[in-house]
This record gives sequence, structure tokens and C-alpha cells, in this order.
Amino acid sequence: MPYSMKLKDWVQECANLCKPDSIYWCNGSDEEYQMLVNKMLEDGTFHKLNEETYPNCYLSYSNPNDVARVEHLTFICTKNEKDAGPTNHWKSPDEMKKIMREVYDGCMKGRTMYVVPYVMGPLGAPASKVGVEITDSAYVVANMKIMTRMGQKALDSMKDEYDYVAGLHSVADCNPERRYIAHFPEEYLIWSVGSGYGGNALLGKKCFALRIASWLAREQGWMAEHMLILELETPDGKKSYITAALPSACGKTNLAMMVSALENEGYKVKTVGDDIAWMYIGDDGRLYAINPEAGFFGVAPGTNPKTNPNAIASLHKNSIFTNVALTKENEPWWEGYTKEKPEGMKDWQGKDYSGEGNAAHPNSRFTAPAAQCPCISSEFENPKGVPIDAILFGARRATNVPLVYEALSWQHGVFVGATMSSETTAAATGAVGVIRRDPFAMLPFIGYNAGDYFQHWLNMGKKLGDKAPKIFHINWFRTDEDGKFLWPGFGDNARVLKWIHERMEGKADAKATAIGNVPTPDALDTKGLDVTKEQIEKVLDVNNANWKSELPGMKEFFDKFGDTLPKEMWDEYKALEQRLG
Ligand code: SAT
Ligand code: MN
Repeated sequence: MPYSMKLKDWVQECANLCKPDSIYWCNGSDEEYQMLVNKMLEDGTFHKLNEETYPNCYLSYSNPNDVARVEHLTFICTKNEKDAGPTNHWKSPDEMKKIMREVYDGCMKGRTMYVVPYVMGPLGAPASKVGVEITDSAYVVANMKIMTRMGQKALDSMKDEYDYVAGLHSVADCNPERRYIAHFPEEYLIWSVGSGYGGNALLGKKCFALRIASWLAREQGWMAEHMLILELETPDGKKSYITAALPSACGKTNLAMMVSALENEGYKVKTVGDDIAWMYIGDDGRLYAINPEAGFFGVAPGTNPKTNPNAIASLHKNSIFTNVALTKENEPWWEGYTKEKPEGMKDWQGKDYSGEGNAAHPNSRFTAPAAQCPCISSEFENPKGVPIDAILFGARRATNVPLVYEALSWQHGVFVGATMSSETTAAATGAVGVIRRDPFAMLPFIGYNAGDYFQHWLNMGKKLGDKAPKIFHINWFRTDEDGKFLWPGFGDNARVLKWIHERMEGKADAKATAIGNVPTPDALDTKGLDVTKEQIEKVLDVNNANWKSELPGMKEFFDKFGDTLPKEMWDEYKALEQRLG
């Protein structure tokens, strides 16, 4: 997958365009990190947190106009518009480059241009890949050091001078009118300008590991997915591996790090990844997954020692906090961290917090090294990855969608993934809480025509044959008439994992419904759980009349694809329509 230019030539070309004062090649050492930290402490980008309680931790505020991914400014620039498909914004490569060159021209004057080589995936893993990000943001470099295997080791991993995915990033003047996140998958190239935040700027994450990688994966016969990877240890001492696709800010990190409510029964959870899975077919014909990342870029609000003690333990040292609030004790704080709001805080803009509204931004984040996670799996660095037994699709849906159901086949599972819908969250700009279709939780991340992507999933299923993982759908967020959650979630989600595991073993009971197999109320382990039988029935309920109202939205979505939608998706649609009666 060579980029068209030798690395040194590409760096020079970028320098000619952006005109930085100096060029710095990152080696990834701890001394270098400290040098960057000192620079950012001096220029005010970083604020040092309480050294006793948060050693080597820093707080950073982003520009208030720059706090989330910008999907309306994210483009897939293929030669043919059809290759980007109806779910992506498209511009021709020439047009996009012309627009962006004007913004890049001289944008690094007075600044340092950092060259950041990085590996996505464990070092030496056959499925790992090298990227090089050029950026004028020291904040981005520091985050990349935590999120990836960064520095000299990445240069050493290159097979030749062309073996990398290229990413040019500049915060420029951080002007939302001149902000573009552009992908040129045919060139293995990313251009991002005008934002310094999260997935817009840490180009290894969504831009490479999902958008460019999904394109590569289709070409090369593997999969790049917006999925956590968890290890489930069961009472027989065996380990199964489960991936789960959920939209941004719907609890992937919490699920991946869950403290199982069924530990006493022998169901334990360990973390392999919390956001992205690269999956390939191994020599034994099974599907294997690696986590391409080395850190967590987790949503802070709602994270606390009860909801996610492992995340809290992970972020207490060597971490970066972005857009959280600051307490008098010089510690980070966010909504949901403690019940009571501490007195005398600064808000996520560094202003005195009045007590009104949010102290931390709803999309505020922590960047923490994965190796610090107390429940990190011993397989985290395994170059081979882990063999996947089950794939879960999840959504945030207050109505209709039961706690869990099992797809009837791989093909039906692909239909379930393709028709996923979820309430929007603060991870992207725009309204929150609106139901939108989000196929495979990949709507903003599929780097090509989503119809072709569904076909690729079908093809992978054919290749895997009877070794294909089983597919399930989960929804922790169903509510009753008063808007109260019906299911306690968090550690009790282990009860759902137990059912899933027992289904895979052919042990647990299920009731066939129009949408798939749902646990019988007795098949779900609710021992010690403070919920009524009625609540359990409600959270598992599949109401055909209500589900019929989901059909027009699915049809409308499928219609957008024209002839790129695989026929199998319409077959499944009709079969569902029929089962609903
Ligand atoms: O900003 S990121 O894309 O890294 C986080 C997310 O939206 O999942
Ligand atoms: Mn994500």
C-alpha cells in the first residue's frame, strides 16, 4: 500500500506549502515528550494538574469553536463520486486540494512542523500499518505519543520509503469556515486543516484507522471497524473474544472495561480495545482482531469510580485531559464524576464556573495509555490478535429495540448492522438525541460507498463460512414510559454477555421473534438484580406493530444506494417485513 512519494520528498513538499520555521522529526522518546510538555506549559497550551493525585497529567482547552468531530466538513475525495457513496460528503481530489492548498499556504509560518511517524497495531504484527502525520500542533504530537506506537520504531517498521499512510494536519487559524477533513483513499492520503480536536486532528484514529483503513481492508480482504474488543473469561476457564460496534459516546469504553457483576460466578471481562478493531482471517480460517491503538481517547462525562473504575484507574497518571473542568485542588472534574459539584471550579474554558450549565464540555476527553488499564488483556500486544467468537452491534435507542437479540445468520446479521439506528451524541457537532441511521456505527467512518461496504461484509461471511462469529444486537438504553432506563447497565451488562456466551455454546434459551432470537426472561441471569419481572419483560419486548414503523426508515435508507446495495439486503428486508406480518 505504498504512498506515491518517498517519505522525505513528501515531508519536503508539505514544508514548501506550509512554510514552517523549522521541521522536527519525532523519535517518540520520553525526553521528547517532556520537551513538548515543557513547551506547552510555557505557551499556556497545557496546564499542569495536581502532581500528587494526577502525576504527569495535563489539562488543555480547545478553541470553543472546535470541540467535536465535524461530519459536514469531512470529505471522501475519490475520482468518481459513486465510489464515495451516498453516506459521505464528496469532492473531487483536484477541487478539494485546490481549496485546501490555499489554507495550507504559509499556515505554519512562525511554527514548528512536527513529523510524527506512528504504527497502528502491535509492533511486528502482520496486520499493523505505518502512518506519518505532519502537524503544527504539539498537543497533537503528545496525544499521538499516547494513542499510537510513535517515533523511530515506526520508521524502523517501514518496509520501504513508500510504506506509510500520509496525513498532513495544520490547526492553521482554527477557523470553522476554513476547516476541512479530507481523505484521498486512492492515494492513501489524509489532509486536515482548521481543527485541533480529537478525530479531526489525531489522524491515526478515525481518518486512518477507519476511513483509509476500511478502503484498504476492502482491497485486501480484511475489516476495519468501529468496535471495542473484549475478552470474556467464563467459569470453565476458557476465554472468548467479543467485538462490539457502538456509535461514538455510547459506552464502548465502559463496556470494554466493565467490572462484571458476575465475577463470583466466574465471568470476568478484560480489555483488548475500546474503539477500533482491525480484523483479518487467520491461517486457521477464523476471524482475528487487533487493536490498532495504544491508548484510550475516552469521553470524560459520566465516568466515575462506579460506572468505570478501570478507566478512572487508567487516567490517574501520564494522561491528557481536554475540555474538562478544574477544581480548587487542581484536579480534573466533569459532570457525573462526583454527585456534588465541587465549589470554586473553573469551567472547560478556564473561566470561574457559575454553577449553571456544564462545567466540563459534554464531549470532553481523557487521553490515557492503554497499558495503564488494570484490566488490560494479556493479549493486548499479541501480534496475532485474538480470535473473535461474537460480534455485537449496539445502539442508543429509548424505544422498540430490545436489550439483546441474536441474528438468524451472518447475512441477517449484516442486515442488522446495515439498518442500525441510534440517537446522536455530543461526539459530533449537531443536534443531540436525534435518531439517525448509523450502519455498523460506521456512518461517519466508512471510507467508500457504504453499499460496497455491506457487500464486503457479505463476502467476508462467505469466506469465513461456519467459522464466522455469531452476530448479536444490544441496547442498554431502552426506557419506560417515564423515560427511566429499564436496564441497570454497566457491570450488569455481564448478564447479557453470559447469555450471549451460552447461546454460542448452544445452552441458553431464546424466543424466536420477528427481528431475531431474544432471551426468554428466565434465560437471562437476573440473580441479585433489583429489577421487577415486568421490567425484564419490557426490556426484552419485541412489538411487531412498533417494529413495522421502523420499516419505512430502513427502506428510505436502502433506496439511497440504488444498484450498489447488495440484493441480499433487500431479501432480508422483505423477510423481516414478512415476519412482522
Ligand atoms: O473524536 S474522535 O473521533 O476521536 C472520538 C469519537 O467520536 O469516537
Ligand atoms: Mn469512536
